[in-house]
Amino acid sequence: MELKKTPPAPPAVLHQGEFWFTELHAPGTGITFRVKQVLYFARTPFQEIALVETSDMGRALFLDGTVQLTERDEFIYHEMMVHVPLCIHPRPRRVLIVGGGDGGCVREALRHPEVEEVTLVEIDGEVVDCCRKHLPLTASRLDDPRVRVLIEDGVKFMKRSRGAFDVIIVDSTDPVGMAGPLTREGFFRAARRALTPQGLYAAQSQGPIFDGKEIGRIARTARKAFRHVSHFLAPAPTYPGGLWSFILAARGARNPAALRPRPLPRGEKTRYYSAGVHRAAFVLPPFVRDFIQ
Ligand code: AG3
Repeated sequence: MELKKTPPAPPAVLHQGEFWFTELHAPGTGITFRVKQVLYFARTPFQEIALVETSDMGRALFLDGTVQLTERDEFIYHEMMVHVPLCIHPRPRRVLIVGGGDGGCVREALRHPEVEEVTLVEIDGEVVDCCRKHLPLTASRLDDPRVRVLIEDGVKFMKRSRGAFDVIIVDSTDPVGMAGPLTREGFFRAARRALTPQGLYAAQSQGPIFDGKEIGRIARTARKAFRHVSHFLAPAPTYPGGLWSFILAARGARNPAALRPRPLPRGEKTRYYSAGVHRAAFVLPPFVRDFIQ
């Protein structure tokens, strides 16, 4: 069989009357979705937002052409990002989420009865508005009385906060452009100051298949501000490489990776997270370990 010389031109092609959208993960590799309907499209002062109905993955949110979530698999990322820190904090009362305008992390944080207040600091108000409207399953809890939504720059917010949060979760886009400062030393130092003495910090830190070097850079930078920085992994079927990494850091002297998770309250059923998955997520394969040393 002869190999076609011209591949379909990503990111978007019309093929036999159907609309297909690709996010490239490398020059010749990517993920493609058949789009049934574009529900929302806007260029904001910060980015390009596209919220679409796909044929197999449910609704999907793209920011600047990169997949942020699909309804079919977002539970894995959001449950891991939130329950890993919240289940090991002795009493997580005040939670800060930076980014995460889709509300997925907020939804998970509210499953913890100890949580009294969740502050969501999202730079782009249009992301919150369009997710409220078009992603009800993810954004469902943004209007909960325990939630405070602030539309502002997370870096500035962090710099003014002192000893205010038990858990900080940074749910950002890839660390380029606007999200770049969220993985710099100054931000990590500000985040450490914004935590209570037993406070925990968790953030997404890219995937090891395509971005191992970036994971290493984030790890080394975070270690300049935090005494303990651990890493955990989870599958991310629609993100580059399909395997995703997160950092977990503590303000205090205890290594958070060694803490035993408290169970979630009865009745709060998770689909991916469990105490066993929590422990297993900190076991890093050798190639990932090599990146963070
Ligand atoms: N934030 C992390 C998305 C990273 C995906 N990168 C990519 N597709 N190139 C997700 C936000 C979900 N609340």
